[in-house]
Amino acid sequence: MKKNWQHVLRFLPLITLLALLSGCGKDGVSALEPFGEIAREQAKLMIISFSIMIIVVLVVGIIFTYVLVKFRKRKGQEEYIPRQVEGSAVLEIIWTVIPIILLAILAVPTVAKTFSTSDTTSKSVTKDAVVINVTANQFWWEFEYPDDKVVTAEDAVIPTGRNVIFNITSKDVTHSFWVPALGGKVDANPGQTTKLRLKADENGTYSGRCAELCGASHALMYFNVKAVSNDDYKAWINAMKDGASEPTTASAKEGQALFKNNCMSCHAVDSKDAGIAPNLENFADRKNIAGFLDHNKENLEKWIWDPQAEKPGALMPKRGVNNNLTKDQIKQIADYLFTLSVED
Ligand code: HEC
Ligand SMILES: [Cu+2]
Repeated sequence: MKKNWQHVLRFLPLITLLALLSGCGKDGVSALEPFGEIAREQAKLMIISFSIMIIVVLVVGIIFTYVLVKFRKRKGQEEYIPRQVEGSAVLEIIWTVIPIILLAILAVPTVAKTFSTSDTTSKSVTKDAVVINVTANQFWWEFEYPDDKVVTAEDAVIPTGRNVIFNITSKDVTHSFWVPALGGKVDANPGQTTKLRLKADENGTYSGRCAELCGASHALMYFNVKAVSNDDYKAWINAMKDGASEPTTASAKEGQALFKNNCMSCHAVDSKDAGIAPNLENFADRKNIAGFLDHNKENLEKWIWDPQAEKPGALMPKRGVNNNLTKDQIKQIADYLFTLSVED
């Protein structure tokens, strides 16, 4: 007979898996830790279905254990076959009706909430709503505010407590727009516009993810949603319209000239322009570089030197590695990009 600890070993993979999974959903990136109306409704639905599931598993488990014990083969007992039952109207009705009741309990809130949370057109929803057009690209996100003709990338700014309607599409392959703490998720398909409504309860920065395998750097296709007060939101829109401040130091001025020659074919620094690369008008205000790197000059220089080394498959040429730009020039460009701010 095996020793007791050998049996315990069999549970090792399960224990490891539980330990790993318990690390998921930290830093407010959990659909079960909602910070907005939509996410809260969705979390409730998950909890209802999970509760029903637990009840079913418990009841079946108890009956199963009871039967195992009650009808086990006892000591000294010869071959024993229990009484054979064939067809029982009562039993069959019971196990047909119970699932129907459970599914009905599940269906009523699910159908209702599916319609109410995906409502992006009724008056009560659009009345105070902000519209943002989202374009997913390998491997970055563009956000356009059509009512104000403002474009930004990677970090969307939204007003807290107001409905935000995202019109989502893709320039290349299928991506998926997901902000776990606020709700979601919705596919971004090329040639099609999908809609998602979100609302944040509190000011804060909520992390977003691409949730559809879309290429080499799918797992790094992060973005942020910054919820700010309504006044700050309006101030931000106006500041974006006014444009970024001009560089003042000699190094940043050099950087600006280099940027014009080497980078402006793809990147705009005027928030009016959408493009084939992230708009950088408020680059200095972003939480991350390229959606995921810590926002500091060292990382920015590394990024410009060799983007693919940081983000495999990124569609930005290696200016540094290919010797078009020296390390000093890249430093100057980094100095310049860190002046691109619309915040005070
Ligand atoms: C061929 C077009 C192209 C050129 C030229 C180009 N880039 Fe990019 N750049 C991109 C693309 C595409 C991305 C998005 C990559 C990603 O995140 O997957 C990007 C991303 C970036 C980012 C991160 C943006 C953010 O919002 O965090 C910075 C910073 C940047 N580029 C700076 C530069 C600089 C500086 C130059 C000139 C030396 C340059 N780029 C030249 C296409 C280009
Ligand atoms: Cu993606």
